[in-house]
Amino acid sequence: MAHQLPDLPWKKDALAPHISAETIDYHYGKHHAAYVTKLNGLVENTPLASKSLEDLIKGRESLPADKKNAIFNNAAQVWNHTFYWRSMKPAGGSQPGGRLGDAIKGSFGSFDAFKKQMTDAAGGHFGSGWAWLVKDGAKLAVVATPNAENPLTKGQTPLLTIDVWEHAYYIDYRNARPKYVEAFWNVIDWDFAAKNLG
Ligand code: MN3
Repeated sequence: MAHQLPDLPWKKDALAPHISAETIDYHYGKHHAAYVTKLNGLVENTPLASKSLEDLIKGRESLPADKKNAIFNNAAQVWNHTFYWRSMKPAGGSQPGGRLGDAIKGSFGSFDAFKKQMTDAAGGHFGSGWAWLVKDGAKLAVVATPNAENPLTKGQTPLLTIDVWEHAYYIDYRNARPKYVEAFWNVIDWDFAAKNLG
């Protein structure tokens, strides 16, 4: 069974004005779709065709040397984008309560301290990549990863992510990544993050 482009969890215009339908149209319909197509082209008719995205990501070191980077990058980008869409919802934002709210306070001191750390990680990351809220052992942490890199390879559990590749914000915010990062706080799906905390 080839990898599929998953349905979006909301309509393309649902995150406007924070993220426009045009951005989603390109980001999901062109970029995410292209990673799926490229991945399928790389693994079809090979023993890797039956592997899950997680298996390909976590098993990077056992991928065939000549295609290792290409398979890892496309598999991780498919996974990362699906996770990113689910990290957002219309009328999201605010602050999480419950166990996740407590875990954020326990790990960062306060929600505001976490927000600053995540904002700095997303805004300050040089070049293409991702900023993540992860569970790392008993604590939560903010990490930034370059290109397609994914915290699963370091044994961390992703709770939430923001894509900081230029294609995520250039249509809406041009070069102003900080404005896009600020807008992201209005569409975070904390229920999704709480579910990932387990
Ligand atoms: Mn992207």
